[in-house]
Amino acid sequence: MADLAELWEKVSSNKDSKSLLKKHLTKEVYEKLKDKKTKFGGTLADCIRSGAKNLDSGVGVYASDPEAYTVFQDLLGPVILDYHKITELKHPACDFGDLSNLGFGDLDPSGDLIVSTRVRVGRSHASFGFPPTLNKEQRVEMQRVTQGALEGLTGELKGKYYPLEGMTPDVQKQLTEDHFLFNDSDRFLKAASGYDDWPTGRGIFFNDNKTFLVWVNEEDHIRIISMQKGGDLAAVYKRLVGGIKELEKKLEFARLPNLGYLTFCPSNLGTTLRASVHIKIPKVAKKPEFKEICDKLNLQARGIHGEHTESVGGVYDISNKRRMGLSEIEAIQEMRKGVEEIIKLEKAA
Ligand code: ADP
Ligand code: CIR
Repeated sequence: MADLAELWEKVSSNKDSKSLLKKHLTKEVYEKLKDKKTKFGGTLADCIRSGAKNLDSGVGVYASDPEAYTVFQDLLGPVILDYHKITELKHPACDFGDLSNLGFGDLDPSGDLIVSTRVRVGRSHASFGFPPTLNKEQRVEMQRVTQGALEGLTGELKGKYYPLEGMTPDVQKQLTEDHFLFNDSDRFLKAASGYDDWPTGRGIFFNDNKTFLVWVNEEDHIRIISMQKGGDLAAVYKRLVGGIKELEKKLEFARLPNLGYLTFCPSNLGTTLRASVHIKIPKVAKKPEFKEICDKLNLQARGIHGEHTESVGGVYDISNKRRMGLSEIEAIQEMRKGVEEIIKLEKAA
């Protein structure tokens, strides 16, 4: 409780924070939620710790566990509406579209601009809390369950699980530089207990050619990733959907009808899908209106080593910005259309 009072003091006394936490954690909401607890043991302190310690957060809130979205709805609800720019907490049923008739293939057949394509989703075990409510034994148990499901995959998805514990620093560094692996360098996630007991329970699964990968216990319990060189979005997406469907047969994922799939950060709710290209767009990116162009197309630009990093050599990570309030196939189509438009603009510039 002392912890919560201190965190509240930090947030409420600050005048400069632009975070959604600052905006939506009013005195009234604080008073209403301060003594509540989820069945996983999650508290309001767990939800606001990162944003209170990092007042420069954009969101500033994490869910302590799947049940936090219900128990702390008075805070999380307004944050979700605001972040996803939607007017009601509503999300359509999961719909991956007609995979045999997607109507698109390679977004850059010339191979001039797109370096690589990646689509990822996050998934959470319905029966486990999120990082602030997990202990070491639970992280290990969750890893065991996930690893078991992954090791049953066959065909193109067949691969091997590599726990972070025991991986040499050289291998870790190379996998990270090659955009395959995560690390423990995000201060927002760190303050949210995201790296507690690191590296216990963390690891990565991938197939031989590293086109299908699964992160275990990074920000989310599970991140399912499909990626390859070049711009063949259809191939990447189909492989991802195949992987999701296989894992769904073996694991129960946390989902609410009005929020979609549940994730640690409310910014990832809904489809949880981020489809990105690493794309060479030195001319478009130099335009003063680059940010407006992306906004208008519902795209987000990141640097090539992930969120909060810089571009290198005019190569940007361009992805769909919206994940909630639309279906999986709609999110993919939005990204596809946006990237096609960006390519047109780059070629014309
Ligand atoms: P997330 O997709 O989990 O939101 P990040 O922005 O942190 O994540 O990116 C995770 C990793 O994926 C980083 O190493 C990033 O460089 C890599 N990545 C993202 N998009 C692509 C892409 N289209 N091609 C290759 N690597 C990518
Ligand atoms: C923040 O609030 O800025 C961090 N917790 C990171 C949020 C990550 N997602 C996002 O802004 N899309």
